[in-house]
Amino acid sequence: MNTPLALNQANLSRLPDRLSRPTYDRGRLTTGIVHVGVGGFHRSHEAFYTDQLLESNGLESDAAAQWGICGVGLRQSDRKMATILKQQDYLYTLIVKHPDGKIETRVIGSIVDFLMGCDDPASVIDRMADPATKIVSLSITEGGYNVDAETGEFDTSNPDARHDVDHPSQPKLVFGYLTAALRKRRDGGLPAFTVQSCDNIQHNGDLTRKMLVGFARLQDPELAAWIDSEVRFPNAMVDRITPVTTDADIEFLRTEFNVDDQWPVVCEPFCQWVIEDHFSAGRPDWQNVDVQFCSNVTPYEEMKLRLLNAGHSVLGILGSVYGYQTINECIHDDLFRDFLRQFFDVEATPVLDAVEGIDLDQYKATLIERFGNPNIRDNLARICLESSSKLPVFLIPTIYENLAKGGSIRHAALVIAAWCYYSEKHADRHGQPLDVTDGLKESLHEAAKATRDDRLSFLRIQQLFGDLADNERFAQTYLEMLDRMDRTPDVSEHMRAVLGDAGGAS
Ligand code: CS2
Repeated sequence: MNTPLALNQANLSRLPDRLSRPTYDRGRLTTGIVHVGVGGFHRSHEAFYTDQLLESNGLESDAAAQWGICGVGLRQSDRKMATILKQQDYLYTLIVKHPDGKIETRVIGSIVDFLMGCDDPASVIDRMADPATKIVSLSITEGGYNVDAETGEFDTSNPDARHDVDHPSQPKLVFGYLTAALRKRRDGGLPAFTVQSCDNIQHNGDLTRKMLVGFARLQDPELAAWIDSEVRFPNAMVDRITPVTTDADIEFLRTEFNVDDQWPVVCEPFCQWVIEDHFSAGRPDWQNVDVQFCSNVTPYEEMKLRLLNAGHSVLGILGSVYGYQTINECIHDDLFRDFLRQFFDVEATPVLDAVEGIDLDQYKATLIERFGNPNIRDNLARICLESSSKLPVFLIPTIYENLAKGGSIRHAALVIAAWCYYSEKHADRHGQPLDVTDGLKESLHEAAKATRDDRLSFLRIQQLFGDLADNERFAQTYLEMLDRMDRTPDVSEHMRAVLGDAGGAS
């Protein structure tokens, strides 16, 4: 075999025809979108939709060419992405894996630049403040919003936040960057850009507004008021399962297409983006490539967070303790699949609002199919990554609402008891170590360990569970599950028990 062709602009025309690639003139693209947090998800979702749009309109007009994306990394951990994308002229391959084994591949061309904030903060601030920039979008993870869990306000105790208040031109957090850029725009008489959150958070736009205005107020109350009135923060629901890229994926492109892409992205065929149509300075015609615009995204967000994301966490935690590696492995075990479906039906759905035009039964069946896609092999370690930022959004609200309505809480209680075990042992039921990554790893571990003397210590972590420990009904059910986990960490036994008594009183 020939030496693989490096993926870059000069080699694009030399790639095999079977590998779809941009036919639009990337050289004409200007940067209308600055995106903070370029990982797999941004590259399989917003950058994918934008590439589809650029391809479909063929850049017929200058207006169409204004929506190139400039990626931004704020931290050292973004360096690998920055380096690889730069070497590849910001091109990468999207590998879409269908459940039946079919694979679609396309080189995506919508990203046209990349800046590293930690190297040169001014370059990022200037790019955001540039008149060409119309949208700054974010995928900074659920934990990136710097929310004080107790008050729900901007967390001013974060040392990086305090640093940013005192050093407006050398920020560390995204809110410092946005504030500095918006100040420049206001002072220069430019309109504000839109801030578009692409994270799995309920009312992600509203939360972004609250955090940004909260931060800006500490620095400059007048500017904060301007931001509050001028910047639009559309709420949005984002969805596409995007597992971690493996060496096998890189190898696949080498053997199949003789191309050397150092960091391709793998994803499922399903893709959805529902956005509230409020933008400060225009937006791409994403509706032409199946992005849905609506006036109120709340029911979509809730459905997705409390079914898909919560379902992932349910399987992620129980599956990890059981000793499974991937979501599809869980789904192919009847017990795990039935448990998940029952959690959906008995706990999650009864506290969900109806979503116009969506048949929830069908949605749930589709989720199980998507999770079961044997070619995606979504790692449970990815799903459990930063669970302490995820469960309060994905699962805990369902528990509270069920408690208020007298609904079932047993499935969720078992998941939390299993999470306590996971946090104490950092190992599966056989004692095999688990790869645990969580900002609260240490405090979770301490609280979980302390349950030996104080049974509710884990549940008392207020920033995660609020006052669930004071709710007698929940505490009792949780203690029953904790006792079960003490008897045996074989979660399958407890899942069977919960399955058996669902429908009855909890
Ligand atoms: C996952 C999500 O992070 C998680 O726990 O549930 O990354 C999920 O795969 C995406 O939200 C799918 O759209």
